[in-house]
Amino acid sequence: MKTLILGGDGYLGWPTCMYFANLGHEVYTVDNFCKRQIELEVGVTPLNKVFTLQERIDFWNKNSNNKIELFTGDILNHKFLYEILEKIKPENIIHYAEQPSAPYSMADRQKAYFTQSNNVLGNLNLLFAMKKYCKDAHLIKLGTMGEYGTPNIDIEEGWLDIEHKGRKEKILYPKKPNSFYHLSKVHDTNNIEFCCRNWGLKSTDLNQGVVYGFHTKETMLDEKLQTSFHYDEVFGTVINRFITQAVLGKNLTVYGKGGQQRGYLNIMDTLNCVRMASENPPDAGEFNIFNQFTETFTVSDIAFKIQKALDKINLKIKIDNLKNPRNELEEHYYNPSNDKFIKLGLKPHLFNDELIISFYKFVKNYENVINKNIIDPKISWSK
Ligand code: USQ
Repeated sequence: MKTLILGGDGYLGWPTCMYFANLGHEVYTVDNFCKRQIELEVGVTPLNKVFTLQERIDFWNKNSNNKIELFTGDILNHKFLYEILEKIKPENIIHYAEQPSAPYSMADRQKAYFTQSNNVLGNLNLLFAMKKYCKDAHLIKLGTMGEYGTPNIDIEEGWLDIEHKGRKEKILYPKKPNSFYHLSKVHDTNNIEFCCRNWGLKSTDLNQGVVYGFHTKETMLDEKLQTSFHYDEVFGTVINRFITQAVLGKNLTVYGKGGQQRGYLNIMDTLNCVRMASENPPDAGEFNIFNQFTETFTVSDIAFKIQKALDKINLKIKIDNLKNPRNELEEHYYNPSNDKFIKLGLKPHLFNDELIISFYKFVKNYENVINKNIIDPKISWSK
């Protein structure tokens, strides 16, 4: 099967390229390296040395029979995208090529503008390119659980059956996100649903929770195949940050009261979920939405779990409740469904003591290169 992976240089994009190549797919990938540019702009680097995408692909292709082909360019340039889709005619398109940081999108007008124009218009170009060159392809789009926000009712998988004044309708679940980044994914969802309904495209929107972890089967094969691991405020997700802070012996930075609850998943489960989505395409004209997470925790739960697990190896980790730089509810109801992946047979990797200890030991190898100046939050999501 021909699979095009947009955003192949990213934290999830690169492991997905190798994983699908190993599944026997013909893998093509695209990247414009805008995340590396933002790293330079905000002055952060990953924990590990991340080889260039060209070096990683060269290394992979020399050591594997399942080759990956790279196209360097920007999907905001529709002619570039059209040429690729016309040439390859992919059957599967996995779209990660978006600015992924909520804090970055909240820093100022220019960064909010960049996030929404980059994400929404790139996705729109993709929809037009699919209509023109590969209408039957399955678009697997990485959305986010943050599209829903934290509503006071159960979170269904994308759709909601409602009854209003005696009449019934199935509507897209109402969205109330907390950042311009999360809003960009809401706008994408609306555009994709429209194109499925109007043009007969088929798509699965993966509303993914917060991803953590470093390793996948393929990234572990060689240091040159590693993916990027961030622990800074802009790109580091909370579990990756807390583990790094624990390695430094620094107090864990719980924002506010710590009752903010989210869905979480291990990076290896991201790959499993994306595979399952690709194996279960919807019919033409159908728009599927899966909630992609395995466990839900409050931020305090995470900090306590890390504290308890590392106590087993005699490490005393302390927790700080910092003034929350974000505008978000710190105590709230949260009950999202992830039934669809569970019914498809997802066997989650759990965030347990064993995993926490081995994750800690791995990050400990990098202790001397951790930049202590990029840990505390500096971006205010001001009212
Ligand atoms: N948090 C802390 N301390 C920290 C960092 C974060 O308490 O040092 C809290 C945040 O306030 C938030 C929660 O942890 O309540 C999660 O924050 P995060 O930075 O790990 O995740 P978030 O900004 O929501 O974004 C990440 C990814 C994004 C993805 C999203 C999934 O960067 O690409 O879409 O997770 S979700 O959160 O489900 O929308």
